[in-house]
Amino acid sequence: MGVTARAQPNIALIKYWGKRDSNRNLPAVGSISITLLDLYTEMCVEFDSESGHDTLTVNGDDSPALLPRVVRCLDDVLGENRSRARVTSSSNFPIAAGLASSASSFAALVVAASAAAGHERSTAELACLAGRASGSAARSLYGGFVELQNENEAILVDSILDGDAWPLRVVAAVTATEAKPVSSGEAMEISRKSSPFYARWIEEQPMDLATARDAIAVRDFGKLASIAEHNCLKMHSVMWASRPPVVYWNSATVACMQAVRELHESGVGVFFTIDAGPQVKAVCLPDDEARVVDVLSQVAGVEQVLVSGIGTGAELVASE
Ligand code: 2P0
Repeated sequence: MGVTARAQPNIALIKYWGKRDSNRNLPAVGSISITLLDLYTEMCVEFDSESGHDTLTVNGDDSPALLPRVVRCLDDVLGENRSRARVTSSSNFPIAAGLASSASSFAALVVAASAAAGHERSTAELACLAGRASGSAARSLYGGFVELQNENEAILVDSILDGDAWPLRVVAAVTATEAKPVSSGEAMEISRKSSPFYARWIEEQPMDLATARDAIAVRDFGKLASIAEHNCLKMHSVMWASRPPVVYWNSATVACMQAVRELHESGVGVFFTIDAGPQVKAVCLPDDEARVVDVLSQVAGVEQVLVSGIGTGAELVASE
């Protein structure tokens, strides 16, 4: 019997960058994100007692490259002595291009696999399992504004504000859709080993988290805009100063940042953030969405503009 779960990607406002334990995939810093509503990944898990191996199909094609991570995640969720599984994934947005598809994929996978095996797990347990597969996936188990705390030996994830309580909008300007040259996991390790700014990044993160938490608590858009842009540029500065340098941006990325800055200066409620890819995510007030879409759609090099509200966490969608 196949079990399907759906999860949305999340966009970090205060970023996760760096691991303190790469074997257990524990992050070196806490992070704060918003879970999206309109972009999603569905994962169907179906056990196949006849088969000697797992299979993975992504958007209709076999995906041998991603299979080992999926197998490890299934082993984590179900134990190594398990039936083999047929895993089918579909996303309604470009994957592996800095739109957080690993977050939505692994969040959906742990929910589907756990339910398919009849396990009853709390959201917190599922978040820890998702986080072992992909650090940011832990946040997609929850909706709204989500904080991942990185203290003690485990991660602790929770929603700090419902999306309905502050219904910001996200406009994602897609500037390239090919897979990224270096995975975020590899790039984080390059940063940790070689960036002269890495230690300072880790040291300052609690301050940035506190500022963002305060801004979210009182819905102070200007304060959130300022700390989110600062934290994003600081993370990319860590990457740029690494050896080899890790540069995910293209010229359209920079043009979109400038367009967002100009909008902001003209009084539009908007700020940008950029993850491990060339896409620019503009977070804006609902009344300013149309203007932001209009401006970003016209930036040279922007292939597509995706719009989303803030959504809920991963959940089961169907059993057949
Ligand atoms: C984030 N990113 O907080 C940051 C900002 C990218 C830049 O989390 O190695 O795919 O699988 O734990 O979760 C992307 O990293 O990394 C990410 P792994 P993941 O959203």
